[in-house]
Amino acid sequence: MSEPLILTSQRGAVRTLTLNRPAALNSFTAQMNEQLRSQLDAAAADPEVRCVVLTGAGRGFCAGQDLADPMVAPSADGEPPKDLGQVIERLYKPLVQRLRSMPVPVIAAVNGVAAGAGANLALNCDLVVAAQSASFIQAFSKIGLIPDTGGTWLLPRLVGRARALGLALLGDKLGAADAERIGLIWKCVADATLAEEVDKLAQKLSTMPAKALAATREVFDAAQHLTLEQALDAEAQVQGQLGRAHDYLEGVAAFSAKRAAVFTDR
Ligand code: T3D
Repeated sequence: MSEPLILTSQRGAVRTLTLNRPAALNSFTAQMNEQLRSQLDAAAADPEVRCVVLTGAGRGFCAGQDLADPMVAPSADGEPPKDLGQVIERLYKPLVQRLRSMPVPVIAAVNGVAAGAGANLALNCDLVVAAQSASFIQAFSKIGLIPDTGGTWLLPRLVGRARALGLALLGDKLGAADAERIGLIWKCVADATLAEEVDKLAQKLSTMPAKALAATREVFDAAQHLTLEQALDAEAQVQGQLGRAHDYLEGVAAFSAKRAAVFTDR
């Protein structure tokens, strides 16, 4: 039996998904892409999961699309060119949509290089924690492509147009400490403490009100193209829903009783 392309493990209410093609720096084949999406589906459907961690096996996080995959490798002379747009429609678009609609927070634990679609996969997660030796590369321009996997939408929003264009046009390696400094990621930590720091963060998030955390992501994303008035309306609407949910009652009751809250909504 061959090794699974996505390893899964669970500690408490935290599900860890590990991209597992270390010899090719966990670059995406169609199969690995589909398996990641189905593992995210499974985590989303499992009430025992309250936080997901995404990481990579070996020395890399993910080097983007596997460029040797026949699905994308340039055609031989005389054969019709590959339709990369279809690859994105079929694989990357649903993967990003799945990630950004998870009912629980998702942490990227970036253990090594994250390039191309691998970099943007990480940046689509709710919190990105990277080891000091990790790096982010918008490798697309080096092979004549534009940032995909949500990169065109994410990068200017995360770091502003000037830095987004600098990263995307030059395709240079950005170290984790600089990624934190410019606001591309949440945190850069020492290599030796990555697993421990991510676990601490994930265990903490897993005890928090998941429904409100997922709604925060959703309303932040929606507000990017709303006027202030529309954003205020969206806040009123979502707060109205959350205010009727169990977690709000529990949160306020726990505060009043000076005890730890036990949140259960998802
Ligand atoms: O195409 C479409 O469908 C559209 C979608 C595109 C999405 C994209 O992600 S486009 C961008 C694709 N990714 C890249 O262009 C990155 C390519 N990789 C690199 O530039 C370098 O590998 C890194 C900078 C990421 C790391 O460099 P380094 O020196 O640490 O490692 P390495 O020696 O280059 O790679 C180690 C092995 O992984 C090596 O295999 P080998 O020689 O030991 O057998 C290398 O070929 C393999 N590898 C790394 N990246 C990929 C890959 N194999 C296939 N595809 C890769 N993307």
